[in-house]
Amino acid sequence: MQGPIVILTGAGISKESGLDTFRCVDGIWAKVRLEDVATPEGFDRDPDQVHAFYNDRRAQLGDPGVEPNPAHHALAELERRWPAEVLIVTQNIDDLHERAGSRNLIHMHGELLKARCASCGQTVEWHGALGVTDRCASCGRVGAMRPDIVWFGEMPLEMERIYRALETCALFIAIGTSGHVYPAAGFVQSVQSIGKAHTVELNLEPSEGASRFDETIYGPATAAVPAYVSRLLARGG
Ligand code: BV8
Repeated sequence: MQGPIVILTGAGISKESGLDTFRCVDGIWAKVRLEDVATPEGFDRDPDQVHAFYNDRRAQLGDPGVEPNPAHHALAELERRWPAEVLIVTQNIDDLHERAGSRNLIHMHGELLKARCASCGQTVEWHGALGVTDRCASCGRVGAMRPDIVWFGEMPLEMERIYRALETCALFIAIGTSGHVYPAAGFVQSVQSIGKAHTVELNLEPSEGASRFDETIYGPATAAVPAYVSRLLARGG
């Protein structure tokens, strides 16, 4: 098999880089209500609380210990050495795939290091704290800047490009995702319904969609992903 590969990643791939997952026992949703910080309604109700939530997570990306881990690096190596296209579709909003060297990458839930003007739609790189007093550099409006992140009830990004890749891939790999959030959790079914690709789940434990995969491999991403990539490259694709 040497065809195109689509890789869906979730919070589990960044866990061993020191970033929290969402639904593990000590995860993000155990500390703050999803409805308060990851919905447009929550932002309208209390923008300061939402900005504080994302400002803390954006600042954490700069922490000395938060670096790409061997799983991120293995995927970047696969992209460099694989004879066909490798596309990473990440649900993560961190920048660890980029920092590991991955280039062919879609952040379907947006990016922590970007902000968007809710008034004119302009997006900009944003590395510091974001708040209600910030002004849009494009339209000049104050108070309309929001994290460039897809909240619940909002349409994920680049869905057409993602579904085109799912239709044509020969291998679909899901890494470090609980299979809880749609439409990402439905990607494996989309691939299975077309019937051409082999589907693999690499996770710490079975996800909600585990039974839908042809192959499942369990263990921490920093061990399972480099081992799987090595086997894939050794088979020459
Ligand atoms: C939408 C924001 C429609 C950024 C996030 C059916 C169809 C379509 C929609 C829905 C549907 N049913 C329900 C919905 C609505 C909703 C949804 O899915 N709700 C859930 C709660 C049921 N979906 C939406 O609202 C989506 N939008 O559908 O729009 C639409 C149509 C027309 C017009 C307009 C709109 C939007 C979803 C995006 C929401 N934003 N995040 C942020 O704050 O980060 S979602 C959030 O969950 C994150 O993005 C995260 O990436 C994502 C998924 O979580 P995971 O990454 O899987 O993380 P989790 O903690 O759950 O799991 C971690 C896994 O890692 C675990 O399995 C664990 O075992 C494993 N792990 C842990 N350690 C390790 C490890 N693995 C390996 N190694 C380790 N060391």
